[in-house]
Amino acid sequence: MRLAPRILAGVALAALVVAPATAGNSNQTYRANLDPLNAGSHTVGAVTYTIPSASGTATVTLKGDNVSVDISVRGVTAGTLHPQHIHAGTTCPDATDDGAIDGVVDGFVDVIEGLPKYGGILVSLDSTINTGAESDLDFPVANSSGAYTYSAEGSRMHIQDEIMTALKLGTRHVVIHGIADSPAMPLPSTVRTLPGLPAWATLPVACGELHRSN
Ligand SMILES: [Cu+2]
Repeated sequence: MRLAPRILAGVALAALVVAPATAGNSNQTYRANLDPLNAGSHTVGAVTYTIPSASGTATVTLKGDNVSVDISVRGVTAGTLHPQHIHAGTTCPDATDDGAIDGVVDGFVDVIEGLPKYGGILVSLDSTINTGAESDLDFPVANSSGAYTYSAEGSRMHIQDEIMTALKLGTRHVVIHGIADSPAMPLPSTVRTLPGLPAWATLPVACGELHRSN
């Protein structure tokens, strides 16, 4: 009887020793092709402007405990901040989701209207993907051509601790947000946003579903 806890500890230790070796052999890649959201001509008050048509790819690679994320985006608003996340939901929204929540069709699918489709924020793709967003400004800024690339690495274990669920990347979505903070790109007051963030920063401009690619 007195040996039982020691035996159990031995079994647990063996499991710990085996687990990293198994994980070390897994090398999985997930890829999302990013499609535009809210692209095209918009007229708000006296201003008519165009939200560019975003495209690009997001790649998430799992190698043992390492999670690496690489994103390459073109056709987003130049010189502006682009918050980006892995979202938990099951699909990307489209133009028909405008007005999905309150019935107000204003020509924009705002961040709140997208939530029923792409779900809540799971991982903030900022400089520290092991934890939640350090700051609302800790995201890529597109260059003068409206493009950016992004790379970050983290620990799968730390991320899953943080989000309190499995990454399950094959069911997730990558969403890119943000147009310019400029009177040249006004948004109607019916475009809602997240608490503490201006609507220009949270407007979704691209979304892609992650699929296993190897
Ligand atoms: Cu997001």
